[in-house]
Amino acid sequence: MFESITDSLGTIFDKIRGKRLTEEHIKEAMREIRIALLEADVAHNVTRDFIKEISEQVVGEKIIKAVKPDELIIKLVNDGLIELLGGEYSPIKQATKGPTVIMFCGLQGSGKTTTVGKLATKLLKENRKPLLVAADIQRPAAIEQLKILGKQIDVPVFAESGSDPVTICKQSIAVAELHKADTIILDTAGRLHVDDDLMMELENIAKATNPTETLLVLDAMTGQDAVNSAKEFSERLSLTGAILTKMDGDARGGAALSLRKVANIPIKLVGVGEKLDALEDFHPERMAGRILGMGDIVSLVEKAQLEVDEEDAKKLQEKFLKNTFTLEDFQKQLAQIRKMGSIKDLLGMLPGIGKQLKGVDIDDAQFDKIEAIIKSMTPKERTYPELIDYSRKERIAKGCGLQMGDITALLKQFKEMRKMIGKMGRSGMLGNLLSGGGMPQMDDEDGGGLGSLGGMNPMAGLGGFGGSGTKAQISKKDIRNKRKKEKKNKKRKKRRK
Ligand SMILES: Nc1nc2c(ncn2[C@@H]2O[C@H](COP(=O)(O)OP(=O)(O)OP(=O)(O)O)[C@@H](O)[C@H]2O)c(=O)[nH]1
Ligand SMILES: [Mg+2]
Repeated sequence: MFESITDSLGTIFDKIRGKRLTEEHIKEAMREIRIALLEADVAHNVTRDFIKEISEQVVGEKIIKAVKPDELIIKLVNDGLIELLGGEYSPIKQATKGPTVIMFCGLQGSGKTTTVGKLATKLLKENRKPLLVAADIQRPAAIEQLKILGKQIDVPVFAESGSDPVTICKQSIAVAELHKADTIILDTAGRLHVDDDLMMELENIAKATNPTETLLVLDAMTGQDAVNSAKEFSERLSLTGAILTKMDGDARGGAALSLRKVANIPIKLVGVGEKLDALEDFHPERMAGRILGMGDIVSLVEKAQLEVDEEDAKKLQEKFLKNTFTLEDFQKQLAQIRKMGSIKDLLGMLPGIGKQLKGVDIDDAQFDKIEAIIKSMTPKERTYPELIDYSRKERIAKGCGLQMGDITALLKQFKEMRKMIGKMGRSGMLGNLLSGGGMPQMDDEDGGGLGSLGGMNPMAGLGGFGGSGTKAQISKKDIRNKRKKEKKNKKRKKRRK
């Protein structure tokens, strides 16, 4: 998502970076930013106001005389984007009394039913108990779709094909009590266009259930059409927020950047794939960071926190510190990272990496290869890869149906990775990282680059990351003790000499 606008803004900023700016330079930059926004399908009036506001702050002596005018411009654009995206993060509310009712509405095919399933999955992770309600009785297939989803995630579904949507939604409150559910999600019917019938039905459902949240589901791929339909829906219903779906496709971002100004509703969640875990909270600030190619570390750490088991993370960190990290651990770590999403998307969240990834094809299937190779090894080989000689390589290659060269490449990169972990451990960098001190800059020593066999080096970073985001951390005290011990041992050895 946002790839093209990130690219164009990156090029514009590269041009002004480090320069002494004249008024002419600034005008040119503003003109180019305007084009970048329009090309990203941001609404005309939104673009016009955005450029006007920034220009007003930029033009004049202040910026030209500033010590770093380029940085000031980037900051203004960043602030402007955050504002366009809605300013502050707007979480899904919970009812203070009785069950929380979340009503979904939107045009046909916008992703309502899928997102109902995704939201329920998210709520389950937060220990909430959802009930799904099939209020789309137009099509029998729609009820079936919701029932299948409910079964998949083990969440009750209330569906009554003979009844009308308003009655079903009203009854669902008593049904929720029966199931001890605390959150009711209403999946309403969609239409091809906003029409009176649909609006009446939605208004009546809202009247009958008094929803805590009325969320409009919009297909981000439809750009300004989505924004226009949002305007129409918001004129009839008191919407509390929007969910933008299909942000994983080649949506240019125009809908996300225009929605707040045009329809005045906050974006609460974004859909980033067809799978049930492909739903993210929408944080304007982080999103602006992504658009400007500054990465989104916070979301990455949050993803890691959700997927990484604390106990496992602690064990892994100990292995990192002792540098006894094996191929078996590597495989486990890889599986955990893959649960978080596509590797390219994850790497794209690291500052500065998104740009480098442009045109680099990181094929997730490469990781299947790595897993297949490791699976074909004996436990002993996974722990002591140095045992793997020619004949063992031959056997492993046969076992996983790959070339011997693939096994050699994996072993070489694993060796490099261990060397790097060892180096980081000795320099104290790893201790700093594991105790939450942040992400070190890593050099790509083997020159393999991000494209090489899935780029293992950045993953070593991600592994540390997963750990650093969890509570199961090795404390600074542990590391100090370890260092003290090492010093003592050294002294003892010296004395012996
Ligand atoms: N790639 C991608 N596809 C999505 C996303 N959300 C939904 N879809 C797909 O969009 C299609 C329509 O989704 P539904 O959930 O059935 O849409 P709906 O709004 O319930 O449609 P109606 O019930 O017909 O009004 C399905 O093929 C989904 O898999 C998303 O975030 N990314
Ligand atoms: Mg549906």
